[in-house]
Amino acid sequence: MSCIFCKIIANEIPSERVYEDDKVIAFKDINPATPVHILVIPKVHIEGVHEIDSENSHYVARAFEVIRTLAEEFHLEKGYRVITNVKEYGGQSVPHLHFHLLGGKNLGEKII
Ligand code: DGP
Repeated sequence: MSCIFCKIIANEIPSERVYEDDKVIAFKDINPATPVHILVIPKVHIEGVHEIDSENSHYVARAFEVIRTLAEEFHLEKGYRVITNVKEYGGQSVPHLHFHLLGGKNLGEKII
């Protein structure tokens, strides 16, 4: 298994976990871009948004349920951003689907 995030799921690489259930885990980003920067990932290896289908989309639904819960837990009631980068042109560096939950300050800069 060469995927870094699969190794984190398997506890072969340590991480600062903030949530885990049967479908997803969430842990703090090693290089936080904002005061709160959490990655929410499926426990199965889906490479990115380009591999989401009707068979695995229940993992994505759970990820967003967890994002909503974590936003409350980390006091992001003023707002936050969820980002997923896709493939090379989208700036994805780890090819295992992950959602960045970013918050804890006013995220002024926007692409769109
Ligand atoms: P992306 O560039 O969208 O593929 O985001 C990958 C993120 O993963 C990046 O913000 C840094 C984070 N990351 C990479 N390796 C590790 C790791 O071993 N542990 C943790 N906690 N985060 C990692």
